[in-house]
This record gives sequence, C-alpha cells and structure tokens, in this order.
Amino acid sequence: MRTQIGIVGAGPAGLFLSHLLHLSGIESVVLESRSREHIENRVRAGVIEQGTVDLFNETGVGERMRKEGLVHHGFELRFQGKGHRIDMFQLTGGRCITVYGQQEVIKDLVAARLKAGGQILFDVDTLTVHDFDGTEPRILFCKDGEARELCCDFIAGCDGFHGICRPSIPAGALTFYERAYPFAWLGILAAAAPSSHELIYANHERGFALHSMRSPSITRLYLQCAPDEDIAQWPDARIWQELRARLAAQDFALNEGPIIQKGITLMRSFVAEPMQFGRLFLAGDSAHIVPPTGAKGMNLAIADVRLLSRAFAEYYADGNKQPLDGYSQACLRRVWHAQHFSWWMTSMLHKPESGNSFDQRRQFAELDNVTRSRAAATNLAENYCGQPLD
Ligand code: FAS
Ligand code: PHB
Repeated sequence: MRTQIGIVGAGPAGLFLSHLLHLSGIESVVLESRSREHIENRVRAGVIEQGTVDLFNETGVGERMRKEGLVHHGFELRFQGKGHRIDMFQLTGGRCITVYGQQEVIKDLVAARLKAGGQILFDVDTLTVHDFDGTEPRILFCKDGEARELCCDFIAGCDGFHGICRPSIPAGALTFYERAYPFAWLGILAAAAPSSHELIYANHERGFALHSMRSPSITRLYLQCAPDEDIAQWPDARIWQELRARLAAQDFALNEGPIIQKGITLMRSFVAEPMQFGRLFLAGDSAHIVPPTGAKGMNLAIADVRLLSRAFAEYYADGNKQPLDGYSQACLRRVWHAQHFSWWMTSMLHKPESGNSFDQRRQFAELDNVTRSRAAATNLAENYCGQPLD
C-alpha cells in the first residue's frame, strides 16, 4: 500500500488528523490495533474546550455535538462543605465548555472518515515503523493474519502513551520530563440523572471527588484513590458512600443509580521533546500526558494535529518544510501551559500525600483566594475553557 501520511492510532488525534488532511486534499491511512466497536465504546474524556468545539464545527464534524453536547457556562469548586461557582462565561467574556463524551467524538470522526471514503484499518497487529530517518518511511503490520506494508511520505504517531511510535525513536534523541502522582482516580459511569447542571470539583479531607456527566440520564463521577487500588475492594455501595461524603454540601443530594462502568486511571504528567524525529511526528498522548483534573488531554491532542495538518498542507502546497521543522516548538508552548494548569489543579484539589494538616489548610486558603479574587478566578476560567487556538 502507498499513501502520503501513514497514521498510527485511531484516537482523537489520529482520526481528526486524517479528517483535516482530507479537507486539504492530502491522503492518509489510519492503522488501529483495536476494533471499531472497542474504540467507539472506550470511556475517557468528557470536557471539550471552546477552541476545540469551534474547530469541530468549522471542519464539519460538530453536528451531533451541537445537538447532544451540554454547554456549560460555569463549574463549581467545593471545599469545607461549601460550593463556589466559577462563572467562566462572565469571567472570559463569553467562552465556555461543552460536555460531550470522547467516545461520541470518536464515533463522529470515524463516521465522517468512512463517509468521505477514508481508509481506517482496524484490528491490525504487530505494527512496526521503519526508515523514518530517511525519505521513504514504511509501516509494517499484520491484518487478518496477512503481513502488510504501508509506504508513505510521513508517519504520524498518534498511538497514545502506550503506543510503539515514541519508543521507536532512537534512544537519546528525545528528552523526557515526567512527574508521577501518589494517587489515581476511580471513575464510574452511572445510570442516574446528574445531581447538578454543572461540574463539581471537590477538595475533601477524605480525598478529591468530581461530579461530571455525559447526558441528562448518565452521570460521570470520580474519586481519589491509591495508585495501586484494587477495584475489587470497591463494591458499588462503598463507592456511593464515599462520593456522598466527599461531595456533601448544604441543599445538595447526590443522585444514585446502577453503575454501568468503573475503572481506575493513573495520574501522571509527561512530555517528550521534541515531538518529531525525521519523518515521524508525534501528536497527542504519544508525546504528552496530563492528569485529567484540568480536562486537557483530548483538547491538547486536537490542538497538536491542527498544527501538524497545517504543516503538511504547506509542505504539499509549495514544498515549504519550515512549518514541519517548527511543529514541535509550535506545539510545546501550549503543551507546557496545559501541563502547568493540570498540575496546579491537581495539587490544589487532591488530598496531599503528606497528610500534613498544614498542606490541607494551605489548600483551603488557595481555594478561598481562587474563589474570592476576580483576577485569580479569571485566570482559572481562561485556562479551564482553553486559550484560543492561535
Ligand atoms: P489515544 O490513546 O486516545 O488513542 C491512541 C490510539 O492508538 C488508541 O485507539 C489505541 O488503541 C491505538 N494504538 C495504540 N498502540 C497501537 C499500535 N501499536 N498500533 C495501532 N494502534 C495503536 N482527558 C481529559 O481531558 N479528561 C478525561 O476525563 C480523561 N479521561 C481519561 C481516562 C483514561 C482511562 C485515559 C487513558 C485518558 C483519559 N484522558 C482524559 C486523556 C485522554 O482523553 C487522552 O488525552 C486522549 O485520548 C488522547 O488522544 P490520542 O492522543 O488520540 O490517544
Ligand atoms: C469527565 O467528564 O470525564 C471529566 C470532566 C472533567 C475532568 C475530567 C474528566 O477534569
């Protein structure tokens, strides 16, 4: 097989890149190790920044998001049993977020690619990437037991943190920056109406909790747990008891219902620099991971491929390689901003490992400042709904 851009991974990064390239008349093939059904039902992110929403609408994949997404003008910070609303819309001069599940985004992007005649090969295995330090990169893989080869001009490594593209770059060519957190998130999907019409981030002495949602009948909830937590130790009753305790506030009742999905997400901050080597370009989680407290993961992936597709379009339009050579640097400013914001939200809202009461009281003072100072609340709101895509 031959194409212009060989894309490894059908997550938000890989699929949206293939879509943007198509809009620029550039061919691509997406190779995905899992089945279509698996990727369209994998529960991950839920918050879409204003800039990402605008981009999905501008590029023709926002129709169902407009119909089914929940537009939020604010969110709540809850601590010491009291809620404090951050009015994003007012503080940012009209920007907001949309709550729309990542798996819905995946369904919309797969449908758009296939409708446009795009090529997505699911269930591929033993995929390896080659010759990307030369001018004719190749991707070898197996499909239905048959060994296949995809020759291309460039490879886009959109295969996530545990993918093979980043590790295929020669040792020493990349610099890694990382921080692990001494906690994780136990996340659930519940068939229960959301208990509030906006998100609630709670700092509680028993640990962090987050009330989010997917629809008027599906709630998404998270609570801080140990990184090596055994989910078998968390029967539904215990999960609800812990959520009730951590989200407790006057005039607030938590709606409960059947838990339809539960899982544990590790928390890490990670950046690989540069985000390219030869003709292999990394985008999304293959190059950087943020803890989900700032709801930046998927939005960063989309911002990366927007810049990458523009750089490819310039290259194919007039052979100008400058945008491609500057891709990594162009992405990393936004990546490090999101890294800082995600670390800050995580540090401000999670029970400190030290268990030191000074740290806990200092957190409450920080939260008090963020919810009282207009300047501090504006900074939070601007970063939460996302800096405009430049
Ligand atoms: P992805 O990981 O989404 O996609 C990579 C794709 O590559 C996958 O489909 C994978 O199957 C495929 N792949 C991997 N190896 C391959 C190989 N060798 N060959 C072929 N294909 C291969 N972010 C938020 O903002 N809010 C959240 O609530 C949130 N929750 C999350 C929960 C979980 C459990 C995880 C893991 C992440 C969460 N994130 C969240 C972050 C998430 O949204 C990511 O940032 C986003 O999925 C990144 O998109 P991609 O870079 O496309 O990577
Ligand atoms: C989610 O809805 O899954 C979600 C929302 C906000 C976050 C993380 C996850 O910060």
